[in-house]
Amino acid sequence: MKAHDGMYIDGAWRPAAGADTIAVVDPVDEQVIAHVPAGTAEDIDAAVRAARAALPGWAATPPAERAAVIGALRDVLVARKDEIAETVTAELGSPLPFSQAVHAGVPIAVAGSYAELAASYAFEEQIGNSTVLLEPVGVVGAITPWNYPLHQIVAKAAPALAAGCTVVLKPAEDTPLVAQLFAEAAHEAGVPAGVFNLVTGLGPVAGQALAEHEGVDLVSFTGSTAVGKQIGATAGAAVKPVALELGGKSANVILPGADLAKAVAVGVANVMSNSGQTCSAWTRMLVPADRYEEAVELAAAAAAKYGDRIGPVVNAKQRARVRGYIEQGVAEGARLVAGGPEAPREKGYFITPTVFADVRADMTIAQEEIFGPVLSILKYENEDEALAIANGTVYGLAGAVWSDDEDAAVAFASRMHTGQVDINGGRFNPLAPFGGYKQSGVGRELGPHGLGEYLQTKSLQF
Ligand code: TXE
Repeated sequence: MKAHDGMYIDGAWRPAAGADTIAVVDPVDEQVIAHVPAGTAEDIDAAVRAARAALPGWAATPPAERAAVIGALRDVLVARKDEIAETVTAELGSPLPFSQAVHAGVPIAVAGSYAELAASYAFEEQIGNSTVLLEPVGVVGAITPWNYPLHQIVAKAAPALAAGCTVVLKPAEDTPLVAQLFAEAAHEAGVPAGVFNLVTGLGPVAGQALAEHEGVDLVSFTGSTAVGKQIGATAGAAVKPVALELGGKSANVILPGADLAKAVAVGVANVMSNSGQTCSAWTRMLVPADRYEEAVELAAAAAAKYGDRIGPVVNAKQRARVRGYIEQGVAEGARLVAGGPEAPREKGYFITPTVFADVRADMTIAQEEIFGPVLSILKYENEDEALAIANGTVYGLAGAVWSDDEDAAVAFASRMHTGQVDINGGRFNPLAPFGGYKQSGVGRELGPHGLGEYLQTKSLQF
């Protein structure tokens, strides 16, 4: 595949400081499809300097003009939608229709939402005798993962640009090609030089250099909890704000009286989607004891139908990690009712969609984020027990509640320690805040709350 051999810095593709490259691998057939430069601290420094130099001009650009640029960026993404889908399919391995609908469709919707919000957001408010100014926080260091590669970029870059911030992006090493495509789109849309910059590279090298750079005013990170804690500690030591979107172990709570067939079908689809590589996936299904076996049978049958159609996981390391969890589930005594650790194909990083029954809340597979197509089904006797299980992990990112009584579902959701709950299936809303309680993170993405992360507050007293 076509790839740039430089970094996008200060409005142009420039040679990387070092000669090292990163191979991009197609997870379906394990073939190398491209190489991109492996950025160093020197590349990061050049990008941060460009972003700093561009900051005063972009921060002073009227919000309506910033909105027009973000709108133009959205239009370029729309025009290049097929190319986006093909690129994500090549580097992530997701089936093309899913890439079209989700990996291209969702970031386009999010970019569109910020084109509107940039124009309508109240950057100034009056409180009694004070005028409160909401000002851009400054230069944003964005570090993104590979699971929804373009969405993760747009969910940071679009609100940051809307707020008047400038950005240096370090995308995941597994999926740099769609990041390069995004930089091209920003250029084509007329994002001014230095306002958006891209440095590809490895996490512990380029990512760490960005997180530690003193010219960065805020780091926005999405990825593993382990790296998130490190980035949070670095930011804390420098007294800098940070936005962290980390792991999850979300509960799908089926209350008595719910439409079981629908709740199980949607629940299984939610976990298998994107090969289970979704931080908000409902990986723990909680079922009342008297409907448990029925739910297990339905879930096992639904999972068995997927075969290898869900696509592979992103790389060999993730495949080994997911298989390790499946083996651990068996070893800890959970009952395997679909799938298992055996690979469905010889080539490619495929995992068979897997369902475990008789999972206890304290098992490793019910506590840790697996990030693969693996569902755990747990039994509960009463709602208090269901709530204790739902809230009984270090995470709190998302969840679901199903009931024939919407008020009962909402009452249950209000007791869940989690940032987002879908009631009877829910529907994606690009304006709704997304983010975690507890170790799932700090801050929110999307909509006006997501924009607010990139602002700081000044009050003028009269
Ligand atoms: O994550 P990493 P990995 C979870 C999921 C997955 C696990 C490991 O459970 O199985 O994390 O995935 C950059 N300083 N999530 O290893 O390493 C890295 O280059 C600065 C959940 O891929 O956290 C990439 O750009 N940056 C998740 C980004 O961090 C560093 C999405 C994420 O990579 C760095 C992905 C460092 N020291 C994984 N080390 C979600 N919340 O959606 C790495 N990076």
